[in-house]
Amino acid sequence: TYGPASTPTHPLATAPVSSPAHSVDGFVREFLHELNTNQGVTLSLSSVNDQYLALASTVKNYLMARWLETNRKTRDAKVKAVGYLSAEYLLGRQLGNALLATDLGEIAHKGLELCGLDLATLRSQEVEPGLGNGGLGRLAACFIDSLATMDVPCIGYGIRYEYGIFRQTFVDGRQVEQPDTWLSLGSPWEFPHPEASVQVDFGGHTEKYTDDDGRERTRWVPAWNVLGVPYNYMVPGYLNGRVNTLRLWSAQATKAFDLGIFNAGDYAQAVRAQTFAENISKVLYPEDSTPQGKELRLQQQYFFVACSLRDFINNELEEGFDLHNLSDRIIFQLNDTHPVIAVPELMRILVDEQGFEWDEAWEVTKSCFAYTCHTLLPEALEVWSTELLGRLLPRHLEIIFQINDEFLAEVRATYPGDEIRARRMSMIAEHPERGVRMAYLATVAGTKVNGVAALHSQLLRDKVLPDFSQLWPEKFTNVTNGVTPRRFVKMANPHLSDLISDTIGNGWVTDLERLRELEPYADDPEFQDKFREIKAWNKRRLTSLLEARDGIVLPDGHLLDVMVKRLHEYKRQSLKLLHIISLYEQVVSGKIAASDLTPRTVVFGAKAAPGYKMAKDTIHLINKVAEKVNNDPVLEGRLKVAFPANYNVTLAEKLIPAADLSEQISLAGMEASGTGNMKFALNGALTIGTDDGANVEIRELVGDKHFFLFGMDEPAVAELGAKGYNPITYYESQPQLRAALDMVMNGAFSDGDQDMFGSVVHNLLHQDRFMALADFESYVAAQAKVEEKYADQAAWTRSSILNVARTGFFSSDRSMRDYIQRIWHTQPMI
Ligand code: F55
Repeated sequence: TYGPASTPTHPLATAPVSSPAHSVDGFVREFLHELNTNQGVTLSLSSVNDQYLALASTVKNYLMARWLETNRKTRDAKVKAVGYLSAEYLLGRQLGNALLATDLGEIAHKGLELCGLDLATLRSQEVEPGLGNGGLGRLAACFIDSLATMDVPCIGYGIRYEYGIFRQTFVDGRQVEQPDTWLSLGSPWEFPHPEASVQVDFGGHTEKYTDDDGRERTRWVPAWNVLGVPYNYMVPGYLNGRVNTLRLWSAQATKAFDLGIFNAGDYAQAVRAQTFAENISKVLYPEDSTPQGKELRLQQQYFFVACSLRDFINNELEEGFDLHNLSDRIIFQLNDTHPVIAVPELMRILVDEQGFEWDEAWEVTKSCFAYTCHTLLPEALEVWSTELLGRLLPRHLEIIFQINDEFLAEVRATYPGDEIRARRMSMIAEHPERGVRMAYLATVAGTKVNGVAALHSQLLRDKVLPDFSQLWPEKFTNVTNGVTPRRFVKMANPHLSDLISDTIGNGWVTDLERLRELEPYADDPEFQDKFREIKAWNKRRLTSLLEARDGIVLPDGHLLDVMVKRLHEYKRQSLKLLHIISLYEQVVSGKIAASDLTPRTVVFGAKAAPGYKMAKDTIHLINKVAEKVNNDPVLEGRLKVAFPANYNVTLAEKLIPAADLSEQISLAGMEASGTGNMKFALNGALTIGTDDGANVEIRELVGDKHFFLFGMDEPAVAELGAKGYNPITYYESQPQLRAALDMVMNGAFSDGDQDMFGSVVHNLLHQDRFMALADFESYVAAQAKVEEKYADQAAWTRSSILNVARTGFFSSDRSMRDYIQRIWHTQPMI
């Protein structure tokens, strides 16, 4: 990407590199070469880590020619690209995906076998880059995979956190966070480019001056700066020869930063100051819904966005490009509000550095951004205090004030006399402190604003941004999320993939709607048998993994009931738990016989934000319930609760294909979309779910008979909330619910300690913001339907096949097509 200053004249300078031979022989040669020259070891003396690193290098070498060629082609074509701005990328392991994208899986397997090595062992050596919290970060990873596969030019921009999402451990059933040292054994997938580092300024003040043409101008006089070092990652398309780039920024001290302090003579303080700069990209914030307004977080946001804009303008555009036409070449997609500071940053570049008039700069800026909102929770909407913004980014705050002033003038002109509306719509909130509402800034600046599922986009228009959608109805659109079928079907579920390809050909991998062609096989007993056998194989694979990873033994022949997602009150893990406790209570109190239960294993996977007390208490309770239920001989073979620690992408790839039942039980109106729900359906799990997020669309597509719907819908939730929700009335009127809650209160899961889970129970009885008690009865009834259906294996399998056949819509390729048509207006390269 970073070419020499002068045009090279030697013919080899621009000649494409060639890929190693696509054969077992060529592969082995390359692999041993990498082992010897990169790791500096012979095969006989190499460690598994050496072998993994050499294997990664080998696969990279196969991708290299395509990457260089992609960069050359894209640069020459001068087409419009997508700049995906995201503070998070939850990539998952790279090796398997790279093998898939290059069609090297078989060759690598055979080649390594010749070397006496096992591909699966080497693959399990990889530590996944967990540079995201959950859905939002994983979505970014799916989107860049799809864009590469669809031949769309895209640069993903983000932060190279030295520590990704924490590693979760359990100590006495409580979550304890450990640092995620993902870089410690080497990082073969990244290409650092220190020579292309970018300086990022912070602090200081602004001053007015008159330029040579007599114009009044402003300049920012910053107080300190850091360096952003780019690390490039390959983003290979599936079998199409395209390799896009993900560019993650790492913070370092600048020379100036060093010098100032070193000259002051305090060497030790100066070295510590380097740490201060490096702190910016040190760690991913683990809150996935309640931003804490921390200064370091704002530094991270500005840091990566400033680096990315500078990089695109200086390095991706050709010399002399007229920035008035910037939107011909880029659309920056804002992944939630985390990168929204890019809006005043582009204004600052155009006005202060490039000498644009304000109005022309605003025209350009408005056409270069689009905004995706991922939430409806009020506490998740970012508001940055003006005190902090003014201290860290004084010029940006001024620019935001001016954008706001001009916007409010437009509002007042459109709604004369409606001062209340103007105040409501101001980007500046006055309470609890003065702060900038980043979602409003993003909405005003974006060409488009989208939600992530149909229901969410509607609620975004009607409830979160109603004034804005009234003012600019055409600005609002929906793009329902999707997931990449490469990682989450083809890679994660190889036998199902083979069965599908044997039945309908392999076009489905890049054209997922073709799964529809499976519909006629839903009733075919032979196909059903194969389908069931694959599910059983996936369960056995999961069983051996969990045994080795966590010492958890999964019983044979159970309905596998899975709830994996961040731990959150709105997602209602507590509702699932109440169901389990209720089943347990009914057995131990003799209301039902254990033999009446459908043998069921419930698997939870969930990380809680480290500061989220209620979420952590819920994790503790799940573990204590698991301990009790699993050790009670009465429930043996009938009910089991498994909670493997540290749910992540790697575990998801094994867990989801094994699941029978997918739990998507958020309070209606709270889950923007969900994407785990899509992965489960595509792998043949049936969903028990509320009418929320993308569940609505899943149910529409698979049909009511193949989906277990329960609970209030969003209007019912709103109505109950308006009339006043009182959870205790459900406790009083429903004996089953009452018995379950009493059991917790009486210390059944805490060795008689009646306080241990007091806060969880108290919260459910007296607050229950997400109405778990209101939906309990309906949930239990839906679970009874699940058991009834599961008893008829042919009917279950039929529904399961239909879930696969009818959910091709949820490919992230389709999401990308929607973004391209409704928002970006970019073209694929052919
Ligand atoms: C991370 C940091 C902050 Cl400050 C706020 C939110 C997050 C975050 O991770 N949000 C998130 O994951 N949101 C989820 O986005 C998914 C993709 O659109 C949705 O499917 C899901 O419903 C939503 O909760």
